[in-house]
Parts: sequence; C-alpha cells; structure tokens
Amino acid sequence: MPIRIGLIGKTNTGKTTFFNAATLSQAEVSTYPFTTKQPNFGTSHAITLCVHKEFNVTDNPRNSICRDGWRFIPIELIDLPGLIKGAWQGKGLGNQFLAVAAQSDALLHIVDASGSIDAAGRITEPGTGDPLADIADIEEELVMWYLKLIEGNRDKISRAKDRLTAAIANVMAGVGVKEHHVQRALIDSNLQGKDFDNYTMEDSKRLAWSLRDISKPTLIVANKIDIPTAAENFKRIREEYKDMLVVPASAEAELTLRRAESKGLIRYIPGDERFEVLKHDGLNERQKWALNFIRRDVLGEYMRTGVQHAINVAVFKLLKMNTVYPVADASRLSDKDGNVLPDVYLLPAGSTVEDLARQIHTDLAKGLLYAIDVRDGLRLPADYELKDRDVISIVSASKKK
Ligand SMILES: Nc1nc2c(ncn2[C@@H]2O[C@H](COP(=O)(O)OP(=O)(O)OP(=O)(O)O)[C@@H](O)[C@H]2O)c(=O)[nH]1
Ligand SMILES: [Mg+2]
Repeated sequence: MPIRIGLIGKTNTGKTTFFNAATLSQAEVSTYPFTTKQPNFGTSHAITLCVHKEFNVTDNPRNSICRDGWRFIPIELIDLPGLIKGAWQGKGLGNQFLAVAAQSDALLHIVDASGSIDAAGRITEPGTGDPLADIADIEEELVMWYLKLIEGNRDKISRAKDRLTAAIANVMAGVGVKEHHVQRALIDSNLQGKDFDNYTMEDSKRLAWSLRDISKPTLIVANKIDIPTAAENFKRIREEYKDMLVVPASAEAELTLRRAESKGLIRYIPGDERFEVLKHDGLNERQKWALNFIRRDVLGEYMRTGVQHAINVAVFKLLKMNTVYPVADASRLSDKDGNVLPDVYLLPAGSTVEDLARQIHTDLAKGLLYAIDVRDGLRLPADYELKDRDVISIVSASKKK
C-alpha cells in the first residue's frame, strides 16, 4: 500500500491545481467555488537521492523511477472537494469529504496565502481575504468531526469504558485512530484516569483536538505565493502556526513548469531550484513571459515552487519515513533476475528488518533468519532498526526474493 496524502482546504485555494501539477493530471480547475465535487485520486512521487551513485552502479528500478540520480517513489495523492463551515454536520460535501480525508496518512492543508478569496471562498481582490481565519475554520471543521464521533457514541464508549482507550479507538477506527493515539491523547489532554461518564463537553473537545493532531499529521501549504500580497500573509501564518510545518508554494508555477517539461520545451526536475529552456523557438510570447516570471518572482524569491518540497516534507519529516532498498543478491545488489537496486520501500522510522520482510512478502517474514547490511557485510538481527538509505539483503528459510 503506497502512502496516501490528502489535500484539504477551503474552496478555491488551489487544491486541484496542486494535484494536477503533482500528478500531471487534467482535473477541472476554475474560479467558481466548489469546482471539485468528487475526490480525484492520482499517483505522485516522493523524491530522494538514490543510493546507486554511492555504490557506483547503474540501477534497474522496478517499483520506482530513477532520474538524474533522484529516486521517485510512488505515493497516492487525493484531491478533495473544498470544505465549508458546517461540513461536520453534513453541509456541502462534508460527509463524503471527511470520510476520504480520514483514510489519508497525512494531510496537506492548502491555503490561499495571497488572500484572494473571501470568507465564502469566492475569488476577490488579492490581499483582502484572511488566510489565518481560513486555516482556523478548516481546523475547527476537522476537530468537530472527531468530536462528533466521541459525543455521538457516548453510550457505546461508556459501556466498554473499563478499557477506555480500546473503546474510543473502536468508534474512531474509520478515521484511522489507533489505541496508541488515544493513549497519548488522553495524557496530552489531561484526562488520564478521569471517568468517561464525567467528561464535560470541554473535556471531549480537548480530546478531539488532541486526537486530530496526533492521528493525522498535517502540513500547511501557503499557496499562490506568486501573487505579491502573499509574502506578508506567509510570514503571519509562520508566526501563528509555529509548531506546524509551513511550506510556501505556487501550484500554478509548478503546473506550468511540469507541462512545459512534458512537452520537451524545458528541462526541469520537480523540486529543482532552476529550469533550462530547451526550445526557445517553441515558446510563444505568453509562455516566455510566464517562464521569466516564474524564474524571477517564484524561484528567485522562494527558491522552488514548493509543490514537490511539500510532498517530500510530508513524507520524510512529517511521517518520518526512511528509504530502504532490499536486494536478494548482496554482492550484485540485485534481485533474482539481476535487476540492480530494483526496489525502494518507505518505512516509518523505528521499523525493523522484520517489518521490511513483512512488507515484501509474508512468506519471507515467516522464514526470516537474519539480514545482511550490504554496505559492510554485517549480519543484522530481525529486530534491527533500519536506517534511511539502508541496502539490505534478507536471508530467509523460505527464500522468495
Ligand atoms: N496565482 C495563482 N493562482 C492559483 C494557484 N493555484 C491555483 N490558482 C487559481 O485558483 C483558482 C482555484 O483553483 P483550484 O485548483 O480549482 O482550487 P480548488 O481548491 O481545487 O477549488 P475547489 O475544487 O472549488 O475546492 C483557479 O483560478 C486557479 O488557477 C497559484 O499557485 N497561484
Ligand atoms: Mg478542486
């Protein structure tokens, strides 16, 4: 199962534009509020430096792509309908939205940092909208959804309250809340040991906030930074949300670059700090102007368009994923068919050799004996904690790979 990242936010903030840029799709974008009615699913990539250069080999990637030394690891991106106030009560496309958002491993909260949308999400004069209020509104909606699950299931939780963490996790299984999330949330919200039947509404709300934070890591994408009014708001967002990761982005700039790249007009690797025009004659005046604008006002000011950076930060910082390269043949760094460094897996920090084996194949895990660290030939026990960029050969009694 690839990692899933959901795009949430108010209407007209640029979620679909971000999605189209990151997946090179053609989902409908418009200036009308609530353009996206159904979630769009697509494949994007987390990008990291490939290990093949270090080993001085040419690789034959199979579950991923290697381009100019960069490994592109597939992830699933979900573009969601815009949220509105009252979504948790089923307003707008609320229910459907939250059900899909809940299945994501992490969320990117897309914000119109330029202040070009009003409170209702209509396009307006840049600088007049209030992105900070927008963020707070969306956060409130998410929390209300968690709160509804607690309050709406009071009887059910109460009946099973002698094992409270299990009881709460049980009614929230659909939004991906696990028992260990509940354990931490109870401590964080000072509710450890309190009888569930005596929870006030305030208690439940604190618990809901904490569960939302713990179970659904979220990054703020300050979008539309190509519009001048965004710079000031971007600073304000950073200051207000100090404990969250905030990435400035121009989804529109990234879309322009990726489309130009796919037509062979420019050379550009997603996330790069520069691009190179390949066919000057193939560009019309408008395109030339757009590319110059991106070079000067987006890359020049913010280094990158931020779309790829946001995905990488979500995968590697927020979800703390490590990249691990399993190989069957430790001396040739290959699978049994001779493909060099064929696969890379994303595993959360703390994962062991056994976790890796299980991801590859249940049989491999069953017969697991030990693993070999290909860099130094050392034997690693099944409970060895893998590090980022490990190249590992698994030795199993039921050898599959
Ligand atoms: N200047 C600028 N405009 C953008 C950017 N991203 C999106 N837009 C514009 O913002 C408007 C809304 O974009 P969409 O991608 O449809 O927004 P959405 O969040 O998917 O909207 P809903 O589907 O209605 O929720 C469109 O006119 C886009 O062209 C950006 O980075 N910069
Ligand atoms: Mg949309």
